[in-house]
Amino acid sequence: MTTAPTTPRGAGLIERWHDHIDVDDDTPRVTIGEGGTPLVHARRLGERLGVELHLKLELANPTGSFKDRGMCVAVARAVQAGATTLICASTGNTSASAAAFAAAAGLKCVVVVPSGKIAAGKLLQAQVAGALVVQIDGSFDDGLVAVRELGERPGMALVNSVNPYRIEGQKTGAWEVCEDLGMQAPDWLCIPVGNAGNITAYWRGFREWHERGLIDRLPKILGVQAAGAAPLVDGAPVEHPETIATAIRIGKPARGDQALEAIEQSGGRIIKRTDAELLEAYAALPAEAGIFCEPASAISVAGLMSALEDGTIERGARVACVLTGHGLKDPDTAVEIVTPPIHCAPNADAIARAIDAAD
Ligand code: AN7
Repeated sequence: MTTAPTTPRGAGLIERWHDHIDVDDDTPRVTIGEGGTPLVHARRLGERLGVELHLKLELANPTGSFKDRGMCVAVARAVQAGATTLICASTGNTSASAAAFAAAAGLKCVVVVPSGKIAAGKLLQAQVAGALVVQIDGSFDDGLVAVRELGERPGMALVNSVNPYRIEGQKTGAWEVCEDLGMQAPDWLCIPVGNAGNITAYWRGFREWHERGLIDRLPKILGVQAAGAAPLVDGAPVEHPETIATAIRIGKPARGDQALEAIEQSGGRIIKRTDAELLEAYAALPAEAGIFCEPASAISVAGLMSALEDGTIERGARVACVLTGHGLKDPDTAVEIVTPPIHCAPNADAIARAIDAAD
């Protein structure tokens, strides 16, 4: 096959891409409507920054994050293998996605999360879907060690991104970016890095399409970590990672080596940004592009901003930033950056005065 398949995206990720990801005819076509997310040309914000800026809205997946892409394949394979229970450690989004797919497939789900360190919406998503939520007094990294062991038990399927099927599903994100750019890779792909599954998946996707001759050149990858959780930038594991972007509060990335390989092979860079810098991008995205993503996602744009400043990325470049998760998941962080609403009497005069006062 030399062109992209044309199955409608709504049929689900496995149905659409089954010839090109690691599934077979017997793999159930599990879907909750994942994939097929928009690539939006953010003209106004892009003009201010001086690049052709495209935002890959992975926040438009059914549970509000890119995790649904990989989870769909991991869960389908788990069902096929006869698993009865999904298990994962999570900073929030993996647990929301695992819980949703478990519900759709009729499986049990156990999610292990760092106590008090996951965004409110994500915790609720796992709870409403009926997952057993286990809070630990420890980090995501501690949780991952524990679930790797528990995942070996009969009937259990570990669905963190150490599961190879997660990467198979998530690589389709890179293919969609290329499709939407007219069968071309962007000059740069900017992506947040936590456990380093997604950067690994995108790079695999780009490489595979390049090898098949579907795109004629590869993008450079800009991986971005939070300054308080930057083991790949600092070159050593972080025992006590800290950042406002709880999604990427990860000190020992399971696929760290593959992330560094992607950076090296693509001629890209891995950088870190402070919470203050990521909050600037987090506020600019809804205010100048109309897109409300979660703090961890905004770090891709914070990375772009600094890469433009230091000349790593040239003005005028075609750039795609992966917005990995939805802003509504984490209202507590959003509350910190907004102006409070105006209180007003319920009539036109009073509202008119409030409008004039606000100018
Ligand atoms: C919004 O949910 O690790 O580098 O347990 O939720 O593939 O880990 C989430 C990670 C970026 C980093 N953006 O991706 C989890 C979890 C958002 C995220 C990442 C995550 P990876």
